Amino acid sequence: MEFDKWMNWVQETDSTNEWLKSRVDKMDGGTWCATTNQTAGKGRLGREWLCARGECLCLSVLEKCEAHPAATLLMGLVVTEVLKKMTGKEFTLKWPNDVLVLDKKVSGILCEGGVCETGPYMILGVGVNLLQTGATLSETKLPFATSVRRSLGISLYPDAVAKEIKNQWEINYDVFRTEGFAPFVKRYKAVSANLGKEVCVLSPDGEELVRGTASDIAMDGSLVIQTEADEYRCSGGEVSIRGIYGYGS
Ligand code: BT5
Repeated sequence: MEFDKWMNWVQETDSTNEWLKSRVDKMDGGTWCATTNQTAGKGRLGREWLCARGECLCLSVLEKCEAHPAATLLMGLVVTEVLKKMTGKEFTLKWPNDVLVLDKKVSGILCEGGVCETGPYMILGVGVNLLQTGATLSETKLPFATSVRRSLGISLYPDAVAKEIKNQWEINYDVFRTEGFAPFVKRYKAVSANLGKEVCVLSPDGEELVRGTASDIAMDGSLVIQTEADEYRCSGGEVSIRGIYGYGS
């Protein structure tokens, strides 16, 4: 598969987010890094992202702008729609950033921001489990993790998925840059795994902060939770949402 000059496909790296971060002053917005051999992948809040060699697509894009919580939601939406289109199967999004298939996590997104010589920057990293078998997945000891192959019996190849995510990101990010998240809310709601379900909001150390029904996605991408007493708005990055009856529900 041919990539244009903006896509840096590397044989192996610690983290594709770190690969871009260490070159941030020299690189333009719209530069990508991808690998299937990531040795120290990062999740949110200091957690780790496990990448089975050659079987998980790890992909990051650098944008020269302030990091925006809704950008994570937009990338989640892009990944969900790409996987849906490439497999013809149902994928959903657990707010804010987990892509699910058959109620298990197949992809996660990490947004990091900072300031470089040219001003603010944002790096969005995507991990997508594509080709892992049941054996590889059980080694991770993550009961809620799956791959496209494991759940659907479909083999999607990393370069094809990377190319499609890049194309769709560029089209959608152009709109996001000028109009924000509002134009995407309807599409986001259509693939939401949370809406209408009971959820609890957890602090980073697992303490339950709020419990209620996920009732809406606001125009800025916040998750609206209806509790018995009140309405609570949750904005990206600050919490984890875990369905009470299962991972995505
Ligand atoms: C995420 O964090 O899901 C964000 C993952 C982002 C990974 C990409 S890969 C390319 C780029 N470079 C990086 O270094 N990172 C990004 P979070 O919501 O915090 O979820 C992390 C949790 O997901 C872990 O604590 C595990 O429970 C679980 N997990 C780890 N690896 C997984 C995998 N391969 N599949 C499914 N779940 C996984």
